Amino acid sequence: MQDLKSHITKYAIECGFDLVRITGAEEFTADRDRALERINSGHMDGLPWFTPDRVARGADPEKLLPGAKSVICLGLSYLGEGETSPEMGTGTVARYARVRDYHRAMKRRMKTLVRGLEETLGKEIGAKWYVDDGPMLDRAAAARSGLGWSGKSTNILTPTHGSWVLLGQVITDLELEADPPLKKTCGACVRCIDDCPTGAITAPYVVDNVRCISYQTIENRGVIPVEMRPLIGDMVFGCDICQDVCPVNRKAALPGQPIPLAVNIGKAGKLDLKEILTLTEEQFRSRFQGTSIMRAKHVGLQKNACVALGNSREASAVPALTAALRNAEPLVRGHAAWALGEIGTTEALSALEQAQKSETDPYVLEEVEAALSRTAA
Ligand code: B12
Ligand code: SF4
Ligand code: SF4
Repeated sequence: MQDLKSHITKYAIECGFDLVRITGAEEFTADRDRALERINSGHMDGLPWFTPDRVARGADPEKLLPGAKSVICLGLSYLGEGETSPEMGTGTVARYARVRDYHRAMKRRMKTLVRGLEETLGKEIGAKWYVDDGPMLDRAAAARSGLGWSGKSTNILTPTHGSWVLLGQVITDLELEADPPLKKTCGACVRCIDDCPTGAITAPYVVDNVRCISYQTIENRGVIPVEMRPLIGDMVFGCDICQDVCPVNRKAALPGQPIPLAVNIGKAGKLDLKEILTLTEEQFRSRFQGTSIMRAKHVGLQKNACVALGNSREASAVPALTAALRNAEPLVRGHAAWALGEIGTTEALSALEQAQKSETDPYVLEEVEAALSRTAA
């Protein structure tokens, strides 16, 4: 059994993973209860698919694979060497989205791992693999297997690659010796809590979903709350602040077999926001197909671009935002109106006054009027 385990560990690295640990298939009862408590306390609001039923299934490997004996926990780093400092008029994309869609990359590697094991063992094995979009509680498995420890930011921190790792698991009917959890903790550090711009880490190990920039820029299909917009800065897809400030990440190793970069995003993770506002649905698709950006959708990315341009306060953004006041999507028009109000130049005001006369959508009109009254004050 020990031999099979060392073979798996070695082979998983060959398949392209940076970290491999094993845990048993027992139910994750404490994590299940914490997740249920997060739902009850409203910290998962905005994610209607994160239901108690999903949590109960995801916390019990036996429910996902009858006969499950072990969970092979895998980590893949997405750290690149790109610069992160913000520039005016450009929008920052979180690091994990600067590489091509990790779901595909990791699932492909996990499939190779399972098929290769079957070949070595000369038999089919019971196996199911998950990364992010399945019901599994990815961080619970990583923590119990000792792949990393739970940071106060809720991110899993690993001793070698910091928190810049994506997590996946292969649940299998192979009986493998479990690794122990790590004894490490964050100690007295509270950097992530102090530096989160929106106060989304409401207590150690608790993230309030709707206050997190990651949720607002990726998952929120509606209006970004007005009070949150200035706090989003130039981030247009996800947020890395709680990881950038984390001391554990200072010496994080780079991936052994990196996921290729998403060429239209690039390693610095900067998007030309004025240009983003001009993209048609088809242009958006052809540019971002195969990247995580697709999750935000065309409307979402343009809405985020408006907020970031508003936060840049650059007068040069006014023509692009004025054109966005004629966008087919009310959500884009509404956020463009807000941004023009933030910039507040004479040109911006006259675009808003024009929209006040022609706009018919009640939500957009409300944004236009609020922007005008803010600039008048
Ligand atoms: C929903 C979700 C989100 C929501 C989070 C909402 C929330 N309040 O949980 C939003 C959209 C905000 C989000 C943001 C991000 N996400 Co996300 N997300 C998920 C998802 C789908 C489920 C998370 C979940 O189960 N939440 C429920 C709560 C209860 O779990 P938790 O907060 O993670 O808590 C864990 C620990 O804190 C610990 N814990 C809780 N209380 C306590 C108390 C003590 C004392 C201790 C010791 C531990 C502890 O237990 C939990 C583990 O079971 C997972 C994928 C998956 N299927 O698991 C990815 C996942 C967590 N996300 C991931 C990533 C990369 C991100 C972002 C970094 C993306 C970005 N750059 O913008 C940010 C990070 C924000 C942050 N600080 O967490 C990775 C995390 C990798 C890692 N190293 O941890 C995951 C695992 C996806 C993957 N497969 O790689 N995400
Ligand atoms: S991802 Fe950003 S907004 Fe969310 S908890 Fe971390 S620092 Fe706060
Ligand atoms: S910043 Fe500090 S408290 Fe937060 S996760 Fe990193 S080590 Fe833990």
